[in-house]
Amino acid sequence: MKVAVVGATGMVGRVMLKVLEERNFPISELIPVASENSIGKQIEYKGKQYSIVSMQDAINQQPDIALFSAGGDTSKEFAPKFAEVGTTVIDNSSAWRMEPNVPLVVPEINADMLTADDKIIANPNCSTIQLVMVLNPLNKKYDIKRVVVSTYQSVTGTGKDAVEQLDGEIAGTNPKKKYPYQIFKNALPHCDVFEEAGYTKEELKLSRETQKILNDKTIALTATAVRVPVQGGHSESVNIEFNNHYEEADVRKILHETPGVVVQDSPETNTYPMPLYAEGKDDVFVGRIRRDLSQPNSLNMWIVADNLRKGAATNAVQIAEYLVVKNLVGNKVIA
Ligand code: 2RA
Repeated sequence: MKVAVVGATGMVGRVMLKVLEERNFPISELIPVASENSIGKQIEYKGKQYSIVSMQDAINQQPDIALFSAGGDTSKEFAPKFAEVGTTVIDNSSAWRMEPNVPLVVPEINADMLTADDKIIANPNCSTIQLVMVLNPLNKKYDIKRVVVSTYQSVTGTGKDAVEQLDGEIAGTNPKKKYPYQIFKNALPHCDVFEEAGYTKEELKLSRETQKILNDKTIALTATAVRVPVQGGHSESVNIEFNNHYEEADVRKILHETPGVVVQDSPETNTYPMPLYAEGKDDVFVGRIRRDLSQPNSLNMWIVADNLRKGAATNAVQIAEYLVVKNLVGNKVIA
């Protein structure tokens, strides 16, 4: 496969290259793409040096797949140009996620909706991916009525500048501020920008994307997204109200049997998921599973995942793997 990685020098782009290598994705030709000031710089992949090229140069090479992590504006402008030359784009930005005809995919949940005609595929938001990986099997069994989520999101979700702000504040070097406030020793109830009704874009993504991925508009979801001084991954406190009765033991069994989900849950041994230990892993970790004693058919849990891996890069590569296995890419039909 001829594969372009657009945004190859960014945090997610670099993790995508790492995951492609780890999973030995069948790449015959790698085309790293980054902004103008990076063109000509070298990146290493599988012990070989590759020169970063311009977007147009990459388009001209007509890759089979383009993995994008370059922001919404860049994706809106260039994803269609790749699609026109027959490339299948898997995009990590929010640009295409809610477009009616664009698949929003978590492979373990809805990859089977993909066809060879899908030339732009949206990778969901990181905090959505880890949430729906756990909600999906429970929704099928117990029919979810409502979800209340509070997220505790890593600074890596904002990018390199935010990580540098946190590291600088810890070191006391008075770094350039990416956030409106100090993040060290703090918690900011503000992920992305504020939109309607006092919600942030991050909070609205959680509700809208969850309904689209689970293909279930009956799920009511409200969220509060918080940025915390953590680097390893996103954590989520989740309360679920089902339309039906459940048994806790059955919930645990269902989650134990869900591919990509790992249950870490034993109060007796202080066993529960934590971002420090989820970092660098591709599983979604769930724990603190317990009945909500305040209302019937309701459950609390704690969900943690590395937002750069299953929350972004690994999910995108898994989509690409599905496309290859099902022979949905590489047979170019130029629009
Ligand atoms: C964040 N989920 O954490 C968003 C984008 N990566 O900021």
